[in-house]
Amino acid sequence: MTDLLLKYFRTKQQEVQSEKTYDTQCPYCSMQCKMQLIEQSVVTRKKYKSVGRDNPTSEGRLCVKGLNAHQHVFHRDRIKFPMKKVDGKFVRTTWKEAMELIKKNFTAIQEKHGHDALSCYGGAQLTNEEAYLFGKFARVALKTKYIDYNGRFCMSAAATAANVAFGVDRGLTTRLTEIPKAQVIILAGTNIAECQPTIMPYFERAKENGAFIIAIDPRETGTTKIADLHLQVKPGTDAALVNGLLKVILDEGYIDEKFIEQRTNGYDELINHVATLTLEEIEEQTGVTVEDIKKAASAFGQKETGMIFTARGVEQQVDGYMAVRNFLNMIMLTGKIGKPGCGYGAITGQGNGQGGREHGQKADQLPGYRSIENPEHRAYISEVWGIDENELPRKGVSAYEMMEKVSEGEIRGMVLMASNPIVSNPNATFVKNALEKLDFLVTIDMFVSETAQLADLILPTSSYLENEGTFTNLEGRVTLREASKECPGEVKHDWQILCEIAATLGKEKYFTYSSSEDIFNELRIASKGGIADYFGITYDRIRKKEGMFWPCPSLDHDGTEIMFEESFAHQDQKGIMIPVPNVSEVKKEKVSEQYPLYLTTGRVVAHYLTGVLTRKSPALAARNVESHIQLHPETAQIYGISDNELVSIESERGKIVVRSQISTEIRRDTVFVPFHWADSQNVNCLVPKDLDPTCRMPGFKVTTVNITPMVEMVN
Ligand SMILES: Nc1nc2c(c(=O)[nH]1)N[C@H]1C(S)=C(S)[C@@H](COP(=O)(O)OP(=O)(O)OC[C@H]3O[C@@H](n4cnc5c(=O)[nH]c(N)nc54)[C@H](O)[C@@H]3O)O[C@H]1N2
Ligand SMILES: Nc1nc2c(c(=O)[nH]1)N[C@H]1C(S)=C(S)[C@@H](COP(=O)(O)OP(=O)(O)OC[C@H]3O[C@@H](n4cnc5c(=O)[nH]c(N)nc54)[C@H](O)[C@@H]3O)O[C@H]1N2
Ligand code: SF4
Ligand SMILES: [Mo]
Repeated sequence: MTDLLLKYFRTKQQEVQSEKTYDTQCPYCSMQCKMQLIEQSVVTRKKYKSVGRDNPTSEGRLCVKGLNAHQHVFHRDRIKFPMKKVDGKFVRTTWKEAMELIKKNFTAIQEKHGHDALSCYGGAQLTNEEAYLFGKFARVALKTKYIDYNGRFCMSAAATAANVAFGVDRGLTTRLTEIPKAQVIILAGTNIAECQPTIMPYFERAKENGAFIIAIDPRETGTTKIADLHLQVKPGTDAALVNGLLKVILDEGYIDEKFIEQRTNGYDELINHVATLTLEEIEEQTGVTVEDIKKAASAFGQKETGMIFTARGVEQQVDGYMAVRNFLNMIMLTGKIGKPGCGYGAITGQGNGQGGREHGQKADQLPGYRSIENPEHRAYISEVWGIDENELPRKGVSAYEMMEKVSEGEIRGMVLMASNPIVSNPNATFVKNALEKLDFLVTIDMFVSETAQLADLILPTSSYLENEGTFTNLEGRVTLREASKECPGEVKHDWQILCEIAATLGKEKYFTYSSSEDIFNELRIASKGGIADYFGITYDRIRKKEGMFWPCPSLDHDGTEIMFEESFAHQDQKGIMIPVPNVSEVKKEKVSEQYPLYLTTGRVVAHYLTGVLTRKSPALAARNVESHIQLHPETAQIYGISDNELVSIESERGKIVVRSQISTEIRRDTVFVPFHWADSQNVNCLVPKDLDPTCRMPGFKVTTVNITPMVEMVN
C-alpha cells in the first residue's frame, strides 16, 4: 500500500472514531424518556443514533419514536432562517426585518381594533419556562385576553374533573412505582401500548404480581391485549358504563364506608341517582353485557388495592368532563386513593402535557394554576410581573372558540407556537378558512407545517437537542431536559423569540432573561402559594434528585409523590362525588340512515399528533406512509369494501379518502381513523365543532359517518 493510501485509511479510521454525545429527553410523549444522541463523524457525513438513559420513570427504555426522534432534527426541510411571505411564497428574511414587520402589523391591528384583536395560541410541547413566558407575553407584551393552547383538546376534561372533585389536578395522583402494587387496574380509553410504550413494564409487573386488568375500549389494541377483561364499549358511552359498575358496587356493598364518611361529600345524591338506573338499560346503551359489567365491578370492588387510568377515549367527548367525574366517583366510593397501590391517573399526552397546563397558557389561568378572575391571584401575579393589576386582562375563550373569533373578525392577528391547528382542531375546514382571514399570522416552528403555510411570517425555533428546559412528566415529576447542541443557521429558542418580540413592542424591561433557568426562577416565585407550587424546585435539586414532584412549596420540602394521603385539596378537605346521567344533555351525534356508523379517532405508534415531525422521520414515516380506516370484516362486506382499497368517508361537514384496513379488532358499528395526516386525509374535516359545556373539549371520539368504496363512485 502506498504511503498516501495508508494515510487516507488511517485518517478515515480516526474520523469514524470521533464521537460526540448529547444528553437530552425525547421530544414526544409524556413519559419524557431520558436519552442520548450519539454523533459519529465519518469521512463524508455524520451518523446518528439515539439510546435510552437510565432514570426513575422510563428506566432506560425508549420506544420506536424516541429511537428515531433525531431524524426530523436533521431533515433538510428544517427552517433555519426567518421567512416572510411575498406574493404567496416564502422568502428568506432577517430577524431585524421580521421584528419590524411584527411591530408594523401588530401596532396597526391594535390601533385600529384594540388590544384583544391580537391573540396567542400555544402548545404543550413547550417547556414549562416557555409555556409560562407565553402566558406572560400575551398579557404583558400584547395586553390581550386571547390566549389558549392545544391542551384544551387533550387534557381539559380530566383536568377540570380532578380540579372540581379533588381540588387539584395532577395527572397521576401517585408515582408509577405504585402500579405493580395494585391488585386491580382499569385502563379506560387509553392505548398506552402505542402512546406511552415505555410505561408498559409497570403494568406487566402488576400482572406478574397477580393484578386483574380491565380495559375499556371500542377496539382491541396492544393495550387491551394485556387485559383479563375487555369491555368493548360503544363510543361515547363511558359515563353510562361506569354507572353500571357503580350500581353493582353499591348493591354488593363493595364500598369503603369509612372513607366515604370521612373524606367525601355527595354520597346520598349519588346513591339515590344510581338506584334509578337498571343494568339492562346500561347494557343496551353501552353494548357491554350485564354479565361483564358485574364481572368488572366485582373484580374492582373486592380487591384491597386498585387504580383507574383514563385517557382521551373517555375524555375527548362532549360529556368527557362528566364521564371522568364518574370514574372519580368510583375511586372515592371504593376508597382507592391516597394509599399504596391505589390512585387515579389521567394519562397526560404531550411531552409537557402536565406543566403546559399549569402556568398560564390557558384562557382563564395565571401561573401556578391560579385563576385570572380571582382578585388575590391577580394582585399576586401583577406584583411578580411588575405591572398594575388594572392592566392585567381578564379571561379569554378556549382554543376552538378563538378560531370562531378569528372567523368573526374580532381577532385579526395571532402568534402561533407549537401547534398545527388546521389539522388538530375539530371542524378543520372552518378553522382553515378562519385562519386565512387573519391580517397577520406569525408562526414559530421548526417546519412549514400545514398551518404555517398560511402564515405571513415564520420564525425558526430550536429542537429538543438544542433547547434546555423543564418538563413535567405524566407522574407530575418535574424533569430537566439537558440540551447542548448548537442551533443550526439563525435558529433561536422559543423563549428568546418571545423576548425579542416583546422588546420590539417596547416591553423589554419585563422580559430580561439570559437563560431558561432565569425564567424558571421567576416561574418558581409566580407559582409560589398556588395549587401547582414549584417554589421549592430548582435546576440543581432536579439534577440531584432525578426530577421532583410538585407541589413542592419550599427548598426543604422533598416534593409530593403520593397525593391525598390525608385529605383532598378543597377547604373542607373532602372530595366531591356527583350523580352523572347515563346520557348527557349535550348534543351528541347519533347514527342515522344517512350517517350509519360511528367514527372514532386516535393514534398509531409510529406517528405523533398532526405528524409534522414524524412524517419527516424516514424510519417512522415508512411504518405508515398514509392514513387508514379500520373497519370490521362484516361492516366491510355490507359496504362492499375489500382490504387495502380507497374508501371515501363522509360526515355532515365533509369528506376524506383513506385506505381500508379490515380487522376483527373493532366493533361492527364503529370505524377508526388516526389523525396524523393532513389535507385530503385530515379526519378532523369530519369531526363536529360541539364542545363540552364545562371544559370546552370537542368530541373527537364520536362522529357519525357514511363510507363508500371509491371504486363504486367511479362506476
Ligand atoms: N404514538 C403516539 N403516541 C402518543 C401520541 C401520538 O400522537 N402518537 N400523542 C400523545 C398525546 S398528545 C396524547 S393526548 C396521548 C393520547 O393517548 P390515548 O388517549 O391513549 O390515545 P388515543 O389513540 O387517542 O385513544 C385511546 C383509545 O381510546 C379508544 N376510544 C375511542 N373512543 C372511545 C370511547 O368512546 N370510549 C373509550 N373507553 N375508549 C375509546 C381508542 O380506540 C383508542 O384505542 O398519546 C400521547 N402519545
Ligand atoms: N381527531 C382528533 N383530533 C385531535 C386528537 C384526537 O385524538 N383526534 N387529539 C388532540 C390532542 S390530544 C392534541 S394534544 C392535539 C395536538 O395537535 P397540535 O396542537 O396541532 O400538535 P402537533 O401536531 O404536535 O403540532 C405541533 C407543531 O409544533 C411544532 N413544534 C414541535 N415542537 C415545538 C417546539 O418546541 N416549539 C415550537 N415553536 N414548535 C414546535 C411542530 O413542528 C408542529 O408543527 O391534537 C388534538 N386533535
Ligand atoms: S415517545 Fe414517549 S415512550 Fe416513546 S421514547 Fe419518546 S417519551 Fe419515551
Ligand atoms: Mo394530547
